Order: sequence, then structure tokens, then C-alpha cells
Amino acid sequence: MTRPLLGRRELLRSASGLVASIAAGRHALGAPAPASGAPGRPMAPLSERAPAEHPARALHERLTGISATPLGELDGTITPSDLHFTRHHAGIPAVDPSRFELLVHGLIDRPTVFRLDELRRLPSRTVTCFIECAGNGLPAVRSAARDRTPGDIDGATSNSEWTGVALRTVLDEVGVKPGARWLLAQSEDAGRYARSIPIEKALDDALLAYGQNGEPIRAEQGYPLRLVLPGWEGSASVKWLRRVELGERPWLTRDETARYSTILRDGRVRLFDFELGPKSIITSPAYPRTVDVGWWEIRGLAWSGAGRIARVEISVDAGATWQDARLDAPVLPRAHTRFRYPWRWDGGATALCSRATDERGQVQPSWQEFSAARAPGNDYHNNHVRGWRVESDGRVWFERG
Ligand SMILES: Nc1nc2c(c(=O)[nH]1)N[C@H]1C(S)=C(S)[C@@H](COP(=O)(O)O)O[C@H]1N2
Ligand SMILES: [Mo]
Repeated sequence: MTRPLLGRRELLRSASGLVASIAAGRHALGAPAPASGAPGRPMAPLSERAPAEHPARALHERLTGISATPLGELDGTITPSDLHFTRHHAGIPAVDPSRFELLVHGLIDRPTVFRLDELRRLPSRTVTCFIECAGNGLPAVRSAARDRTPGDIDGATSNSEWTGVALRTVLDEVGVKPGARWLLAQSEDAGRYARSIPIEKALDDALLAYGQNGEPIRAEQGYPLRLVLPGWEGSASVKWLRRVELGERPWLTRDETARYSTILRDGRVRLFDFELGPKSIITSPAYPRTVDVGWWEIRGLAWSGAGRIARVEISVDAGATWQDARLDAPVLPRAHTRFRYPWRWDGGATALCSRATDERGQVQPSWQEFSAARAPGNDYHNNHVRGWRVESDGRVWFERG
């Protein structure tokens, strides 16, 4: 390696110093070749990605399955809408917005049908939050395969700006009767997907969302209307919403009993285990990229269903010692948070890991702690520390922890 190495302080002082140093190591310095001077192409009503960029979701089972966000190819915190992961159990229904109706009934004073334009007239709000599948990270639990990208491991989480009407506003309109403790949110997809939601969450921050990152929700995300329950397992955020019923007890639908229970090692089962724990993953450097000797910025995402991320620690020596990463502001509650940590690779074999703590003081468990608490084969809400093994030849492999 002929590249000049920067000191840590220099790197921290000057990001452009790093760029200059890398450039100087690889190329002779000189003015860039002049552009041709010919005008570029004209624009179109819709813009496109730069021709050299091809980020894409990995598809697993096309009819009922998951498409995964390519976390290792993205910067910042907002997931581009066409790269938002998708999970569905019965395909993506085509819902005609002009014929759309939301029925609200049950233990309420005024059973009501809302058209989409009526919902859009109600006071609205915008919230940035992640949606994460309860089974996210399942590949890491089920196999020890090392050739996994960040998206392969944890790509069933995405972060968007959602706009809509607070479910509380709609419930105030229809008048909830005393005694209503739960509500059923049902979809109009082919499986009539339905979940029971406690009234406390419905009255707290539940959103009936019609907007995603500034435009109507994508068909795959539940167009024209979905439930968004910030911080809760994605499976409870019912898409293609059709019906809300208020009642005294949960309905125990197939979609909440055949799946989504947490089975503990001591044999007990947690039903309605909604909130997701603190979690993080280093998105770079990560498989399939390689590293060479010198300075790198370790980058990753952290999030928690309990609120804000308070701290992310990084270990560059396989968990022996930990240092705090820098968190990008603003740190939003129940939203992806970007962390960064400068790392100088000296060429030795090691492993990189990240560990998140949320504002409630919950810490991401180790693989040993996590797997000791769970019944074997129970993959839901797995948030144990993930690692990346760095070999002395510069190759980087996923490591479960
Ligand atoms: N109607 C309906 N809503 C649904 C589902 C479904 O199959 N049908 N899947 C759930 C699951 S398991 C998850 S993880 C989230 C995923 O939301 P997304 O596809 O917008 O990422 O939607 C939830 N809402
Ligand atoms: Mo899910």
C-alpha cells in the first residue's frame, strides 16, 4: 500500500482530507478531463436513477413472501419508497381509491363509513418511523452462512415519512363506548388479513396513513390506506385497510395466533408481543465489500420500538472493547438512526460489531443471551448483536455474533 495514512485527529478534523488522501494514493493528481461541452439530455416528467446506479430489493417467494431493502447500498435514514421492503401473505391487491371505503363499527356510538376524501379532510399529521417485520433477521438465526449482505440479514426494516390521520381523531368522530378495550383492523387483501390492537395504542400514536415520503402510499405498502403502529412489529400495521371494529376482547385471528407469538425457553408463550427491542447493524463495511489497510468510516443503522436510540457502541476487536459511535441528528423516536465511527484497519483479522441502547435503557443482547432466552427455532424479534468478520486478506463476512 503506497497510500499515505492520516492520523485519527486529522481524519476527524477534515473529511475532505480523507478524500484527498485516498485519491492521492490511487491516481496521479491533475485536473479532471473537460466535459464535451455538448448539452445534456432533456428532462422528463419523472426522474430516474443515474444510469450507473441499480439498487434493488432481493425477492424471496413472490406471492406470499418478503422483498428486502438493500440496507448495505443506502445512505442516510429514509428508505426510497421503491426500495421499501414488502411483506404480504396473500399478494398485493389492486384497490380502486374512488370506490374505497373504511367501515368503523362495533362498540361505538355512530357506526360510520369513511371515503378516502373524507379521511383526507380530517386533521393530519406526518411522522417518521421504521416498519420492521417481526421475522427480520431470521436468516441470521436459522443459518450460520457468512455470505450475507446487510439487506439479506436485516432488510425487512425500512424507514419512511408517513402522513395520514391519527386513528384517535377517527375514533373521536365515531365516539368509542366505555368497555371498548381492543380494536380489530382488517384488510381487503385476498386473505382478509386481520389483527387485534389494544385501545391504548390506537389512542396513542396509531396512524391511518395515506402518504409515504410525500406521495400516496405505494401499492405494496397498502394503498390507499394502511395502519402504521410506530415501534411495533410490522405485522400489526395492517395494509389495504377496510374495516375497524371496536370490542371488549382480542379476536384471536389466524394472523395473530398461527404466527407472531414469542416462545420462551421455559415454555411460556408471549401472545401479543408487539414492541420491538433495540437493534443495530453495521451497513458498511460489510459483505460483499472488501477493505484495504487505512481509514474507513464504519456506518450503520440503529432503531428501537421503545423510543429514541440513546447510544451505539462499536467494537473493532470482536467484542473485547467498545467505544461510542457518533449519532446523526436529529435522533427521532422509533426511527432508523444513522451512526458513524472512524476506524483504521491495520491489516489484522478481526470482527466489527455494534450494540444499541435505547432511551429506556434497554441494551441489544448478545447472541448467547438472546438464544438462551428463546425456545429453539423461535425467530421473532431477534435483535442480538450482529458482527462482520474481517479476514487479513480484506474480505468481510457476516458473523452471527
Ligand atoms: N393486509 C395485510 N397487511 C399486512 C400484511 C399482510 O399480509 N396483509 N403483512 C404484515 C406484515 S407481516 C408486515 S412485516 C408489514 C410489512 O409492511 P410493508 O410491506 O409495507 O413493508 O405489513 C403487515 N401488514
Ligand atoms: Mo412481518
